[in-house]
Amino acid sequence: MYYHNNLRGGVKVPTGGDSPRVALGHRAGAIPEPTVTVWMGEGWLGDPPVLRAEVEARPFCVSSPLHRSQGFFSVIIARRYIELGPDAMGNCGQKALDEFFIRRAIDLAWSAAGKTDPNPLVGAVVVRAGEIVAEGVHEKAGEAHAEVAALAAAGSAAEGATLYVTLEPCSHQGKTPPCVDRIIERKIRRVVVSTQDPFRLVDGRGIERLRQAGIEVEMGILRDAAVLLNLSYFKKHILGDGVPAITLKAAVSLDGKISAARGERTDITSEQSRLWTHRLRAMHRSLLVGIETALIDRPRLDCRLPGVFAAPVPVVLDTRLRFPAAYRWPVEAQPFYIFTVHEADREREGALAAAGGTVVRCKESGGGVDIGDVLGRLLADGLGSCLVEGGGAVFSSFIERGLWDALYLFAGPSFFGPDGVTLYRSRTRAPLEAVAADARLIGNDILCAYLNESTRRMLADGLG
Ligand code: AOF
Ligand code: ZN
Repeated sequence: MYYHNNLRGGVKVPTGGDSPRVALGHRAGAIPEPTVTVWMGEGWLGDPPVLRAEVEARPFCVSSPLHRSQGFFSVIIARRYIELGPDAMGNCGQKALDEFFIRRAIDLAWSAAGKTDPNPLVGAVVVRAGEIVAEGVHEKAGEAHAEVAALAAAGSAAEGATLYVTLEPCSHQGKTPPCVDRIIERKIRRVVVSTQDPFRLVDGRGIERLRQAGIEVEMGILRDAAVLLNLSYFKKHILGDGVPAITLKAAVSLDGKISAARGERTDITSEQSRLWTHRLRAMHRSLLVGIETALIDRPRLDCRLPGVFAAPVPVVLDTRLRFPAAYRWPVEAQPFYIFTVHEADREREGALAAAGGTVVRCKESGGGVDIGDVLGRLLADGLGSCLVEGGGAVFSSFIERGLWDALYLFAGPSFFGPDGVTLYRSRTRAPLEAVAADARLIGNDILCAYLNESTRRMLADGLG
């Protein structure tokens, strides 16, 4: 790790010129630099996975150019802050630094995607005199909470330090003791939090306890990005079980096309972006595609991250029951849903049912399956979160109906031109009422992640 340590006052600030080498979680010492093995490229019918890639899962965005530039800016901000002092800078310099370190905590949290259920994803960073001295991740339900892991790694350096954490530290005795007790005991001076924890046993009490103990608490830093991190968790704890969480994900060329030509499967984004796709899959209970995508791309519709809690259940929207009963899933007898309309062929239904599919007949809407009906049935069957992976027609129906909470758009560096297949098919413009909650470079790709403004408003009360 390369630190700028020539700043006045001896303050060290990470430049982002290289990955921080700091103690991670309960493993004292240097980051063990874990890698995740991911099967890349969706297999064609009957094929084994064709391409295997090692993707560095953590630290994830530290190596990206965007992160490096953020590191650079944080150095400039920190220097001005030290030179001029907080009075001259106002809160502005502090806020930029807080965002920088919370962003790092958010990235750490993402690295455990799919492994913490029913617990949320949480990341924590301990910062002392502008330097990250320790990091922590909540790896799994029942194991150490992120801040406890970070504090253990920080050792005596925690005293007087700032703790950055993506979720309000807990105040209850669960499978592990309350995090707030540990924070107070370790004499943390300031705690910066992204969102309140709406879990009924915490719900603001953690913040209150910290403030009562004389610790300065800053709330709401990069809150929208932190909502994306735990969308289902927040929806469940704030709105209840009866509301599905819907995420749309699409990969497009720079001219907004999902493939180079009709009927053709085209790789658009890099392996690192596909790692993100698998993180998203790991965090949803069902994975929905239209029949065109199923027939053309032959997706495996599985989750290929090691150690994930449960793979999502594949769901195909198929008005005319064209889905092949002999579709080879990566895991034999994997349960899957086929949603169709009332008039669909009975014989085809029998063949799909014999292959292990649950065929559901729904209302028709606009020449296809009614999405509201589909989501209602999935919810009734205990599948409360859905990742929609396309293609264009399905994506457009969800957008037109405003039926989404989060939208992840990956753009790869190519132009497909007039033969390319358009993502958004509607004849009407759809300005999205959305918040740009996160944006980053991933390899050569751009990721823009949006949070539906109406979702944000619905959750606002529970987020502090
Ligand atoms: C934190 N930091 O890293 C996480 C928190 O059964 P337990 O002890 O694991 O507690 C689970 C609850 O704790 C979970 O529902 C949520 O409210 C909170 N999760 N809190 O301070 C963490 N994972
Ligand atoms: Zn806790």
